[in-house]
Amino acid sequence: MDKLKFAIFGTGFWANFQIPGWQELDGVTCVAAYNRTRSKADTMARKFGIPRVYDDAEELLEKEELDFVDICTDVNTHLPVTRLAAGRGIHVVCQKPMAPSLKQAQELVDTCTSSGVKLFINENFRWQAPIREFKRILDSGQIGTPFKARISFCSAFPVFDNQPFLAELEHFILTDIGSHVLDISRFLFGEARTLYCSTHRINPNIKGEDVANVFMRMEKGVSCYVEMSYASLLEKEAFPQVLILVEASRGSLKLSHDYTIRITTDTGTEDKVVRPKLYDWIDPEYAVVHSSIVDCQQDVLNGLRGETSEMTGTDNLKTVELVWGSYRSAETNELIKF
Ligand code: 89Y
Repeated sequence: MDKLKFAIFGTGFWANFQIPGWQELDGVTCVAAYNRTRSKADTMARKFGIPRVYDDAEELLEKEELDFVDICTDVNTHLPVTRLAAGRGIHVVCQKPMAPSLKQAQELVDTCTSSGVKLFINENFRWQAPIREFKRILDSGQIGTPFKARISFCSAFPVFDNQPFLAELEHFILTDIGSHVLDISRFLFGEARTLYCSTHRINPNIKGEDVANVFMRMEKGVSCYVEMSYASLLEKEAFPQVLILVEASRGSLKLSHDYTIRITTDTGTEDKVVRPKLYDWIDPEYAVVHSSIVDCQQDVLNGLRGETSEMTGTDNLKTVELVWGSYRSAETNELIKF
């Protein structure tokens, strides 16, 4: 089978992990890199053996023969780059968050649909090894029917050191981390029917909110509290792990620090540790996240090859609706109904 050819758009922090993530997979190759600052594309190309670099997106699309583009540029450019690629019949893989607003995210999905190209979102958190195992145990029925859940990403990790632009976002933690943890709530419990949210900005040196608390009633009846914060100095730092507790009719299931899953039923508690695979290119501080990129991108590759994929743009749009529903609720102090 011919390898699928793609170009990476954007050679910032995440490209350092998405490119080697693709290189772990059979049947796909990166033929070009774009960055508006050419020297940054050059550096990335040298690091990963990418043959050609561009600082002009249209020129790249004109000259290269591509099956898809992988967009990990600044969020404001996701839609314009998508329009350029889709207009040429090239499939699109786009980093989360899809766009800087719900309207633009809808437009991004519509652009791909009307151009007849596929759209996938590189949303990797649900692909973390301990979270996949957590879902498997939940679905096995071992703890019975869930009625209550808490999904937490609360940290004091100096996130702005690696990604300084996050401090400039008017909408910060719900778009950056909410995109991930609200997606996990959908992955585990299906769609939300109602949502209430309150936010805070604790760090005075950033533009957006750095704390958000979202309470949802999910379609199957689970009450789900999703909390996220980059202002939480806790006894044990969890970054970048998501911690989860589910209470159900016959027991409970906990995803704890250090990748430990704790299953409690009337016979007692058993522990299981599910560690991420440690590829040599990951940043150990982000291990479980960077490692999940490979499984996420394998799913996208399956989708590009015509098989089913969890990562479609239309599916991710439902997560985007939760993010922007959260902002609406926080602004109006109202319950949002879906
Ligand atoms: O940008 C974020 C992401 O997608 O995962 C963690 C992160 O790097 C910082 O919040």
